[in-house]
Amino acid sequence: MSKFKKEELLDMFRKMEDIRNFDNKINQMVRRGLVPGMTHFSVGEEAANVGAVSALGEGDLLTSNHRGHGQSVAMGMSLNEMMAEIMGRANGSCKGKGGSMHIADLDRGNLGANGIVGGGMGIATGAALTQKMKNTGKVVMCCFGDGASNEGAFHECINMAAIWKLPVVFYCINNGYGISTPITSVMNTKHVYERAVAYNIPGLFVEDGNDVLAVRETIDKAMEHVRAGNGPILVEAVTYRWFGHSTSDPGKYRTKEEVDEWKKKDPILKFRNYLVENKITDHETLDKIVAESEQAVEESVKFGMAGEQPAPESAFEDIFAE
Ligand SMILES: Cc1ncc(C[n+]2csc(CCOP(=O)(O)OP(=O)(O)O)c2C)c(N)n1
Ligand SMILES: [Mg+2]
Repeated sequence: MSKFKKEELLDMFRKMEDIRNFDNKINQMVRRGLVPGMTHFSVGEEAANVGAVSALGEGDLLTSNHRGHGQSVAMGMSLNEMMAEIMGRANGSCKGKGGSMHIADLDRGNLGANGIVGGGMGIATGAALTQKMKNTGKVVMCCFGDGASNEGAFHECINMAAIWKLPVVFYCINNGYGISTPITSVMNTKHVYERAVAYNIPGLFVEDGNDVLAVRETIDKAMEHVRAGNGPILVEAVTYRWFGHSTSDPGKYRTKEEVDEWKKKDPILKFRNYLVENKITDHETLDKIVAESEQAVEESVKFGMAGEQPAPESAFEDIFAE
């Protein structure tokens, strides 16, 4: 039986559905020319996102990367404001000036997505230094991809966080590819988490990153370690993106068989079966949650469509902190 309360499990299911429905909808909107700029989808990675972000407590902080929709939804950001932001409208979470790759919500501790691969590493490490100096007891979760683990920022920041014992969970969502490059061809260790040895910090591995509770339980352990003042930890979860790298990627470097094989390991279906088989809930209740999620995504489109384009002069606002 699960150690989590039913409401919490259903909330995790809802967030996973929200991620999928939200990104599927944006995919349609891109085709209709309603999304300026490039966008990256979290479909297929719902468990890796929700399992990790749901472990954050009040006041904890998050940094993400270019593929940040999933983490922002998991953090409880408003779908309306996210959709409007991605559409570049003034009623978006960053007033339409950030778009998909710069979604942020400081009130909720979301320090932002980032178009620079590995860019979140420095932000997370700096934010963790602040938590330590101010003795807040809060933890920073730094989400990044397998590709980012070959950036200099990865090594510099984990090294710095390790020597200063900063409260960061460095969390690698390993989807097997950095654009078209398989991680196995550019990394001389089998797993990203094994690199923790180099910094004398613990490394944890979630072999099935499509199992939301396996992710959650591992991240819970990681959070406990970090919150107790032991310094950073490196966690890796293995998952897969169902779509191309971005909207402009036809995905020629992966076979249909490979993609189909991963679709059989659908993280949402897996969680649905778990919830029903363990009699936590029934299909009817879950179907209702799916319908509510689809409805909320439709509403977010209406919200975005009703938004204005940002006024040109607003380009000069919100540049410096007061
Ligand atoms: C510093 C930098 N180098 C290269 C790029 C181009 N780029 C964008 S995403 C990406 C791959 C990132 O792969 P990974 O970190 O595994 O994340 P994923 O897209 O798989 O989620 C690259 C090379 C960039 N945005 N920033
Ligand atoms: Mg990757």
